[in-house]
Amino acid sequence: MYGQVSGDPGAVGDRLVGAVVQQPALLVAVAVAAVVALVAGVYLLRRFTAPASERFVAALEDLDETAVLMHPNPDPDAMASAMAVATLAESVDTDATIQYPGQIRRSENRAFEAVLECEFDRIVTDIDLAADEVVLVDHNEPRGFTGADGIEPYAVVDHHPGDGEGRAFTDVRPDHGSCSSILAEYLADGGYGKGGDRPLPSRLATGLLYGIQSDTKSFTRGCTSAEFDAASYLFPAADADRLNRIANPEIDDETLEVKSRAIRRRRVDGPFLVSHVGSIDTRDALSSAADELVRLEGITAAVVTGEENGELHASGRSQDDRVHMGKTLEVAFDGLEDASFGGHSRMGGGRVPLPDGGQTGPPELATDGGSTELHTQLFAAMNGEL
Ligand SMILES: [Mn+2]
Repeated sequence: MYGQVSGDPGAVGDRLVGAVVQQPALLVAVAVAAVVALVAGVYLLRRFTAPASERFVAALEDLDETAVLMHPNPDPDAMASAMAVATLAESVDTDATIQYPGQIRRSENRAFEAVLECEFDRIVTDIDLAADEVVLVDHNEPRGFTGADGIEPYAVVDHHPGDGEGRAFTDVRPDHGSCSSILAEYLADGGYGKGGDRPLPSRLATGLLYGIQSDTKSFTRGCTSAEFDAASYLFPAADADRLNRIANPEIDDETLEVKSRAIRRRRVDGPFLVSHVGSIDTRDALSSAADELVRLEGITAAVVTGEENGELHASGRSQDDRVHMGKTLEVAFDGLEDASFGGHSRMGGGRVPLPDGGQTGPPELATDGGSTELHTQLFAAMNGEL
């Protein structure tokens, strides 16, 4: 024995029960405390074990309004994901405004916006944000507008690697081929569409299906079974005609003209291609031309350049593991004043002011006639000689 226990434990228990029974107020207090503990326990358990979709909608429900923010120059995956978040927010009476920095310029992105009759709100600074609480889709750290650094997102839904987190909710799945497939899962869980009690709007299903198609290059790049599951869920509600119109937009005259010049003026060195198309009205035509030319048989990397408003613009594509296109363009134009080029391994672009607004130029930017210097420089960069 370590010491003498005073009193019989059984008797102490009896006295406690006796006290509670004799004081109804205490009994009520104990009962209330037990119920509160139970409710809190269940709440906490649900909060941490409920499916992501449920936790996301619960987080949205705590807000009166939110700004659903897409990344700069949003693509179909970002636009469709934002539309899905807005639908989920509105289901719990939370006002949602879809916003984006940058521009919607690429023809595929413009077609998506026009065919699905979207109204997205462009922002330039954080002051333009429609609400204090921001939900990020298809990226996990705010960027591309003044004051982006100071924004602490409320929630984040994304499929890109990164450390960005939302204060109330984070679901980042880098293994997924698209953000749209994550949102499709949320909608299915929420009872929308097939087998559920809420209709899945055709516009939304079409957008999400196209978002998946676009981010996975029609189910051939970075695609997982999640994308196929989502597609089979979305398909019955999607509008085939609208899908076709987004996927095959009409080509404007300028784009076709620039493509034709790019094809005619191409110079080839082994597996590499460069082409200078002279003056252009829109830079998007350059990326369309680069997309087209890199598909030429035997070509693994292509750069198309053109002039607009006294600047030289370049757009490059690479399917060649030896050619990191972003770095290639950086290196090719390195040393020129105010040059701004970059990108990732497969895709790059940028601009550099032409001296005197293009009236005169250093030999490396001599773009008239044969554009020999410019071509030499680009080929050297692609060959890793710089
Ligand atoms: Mn995406």
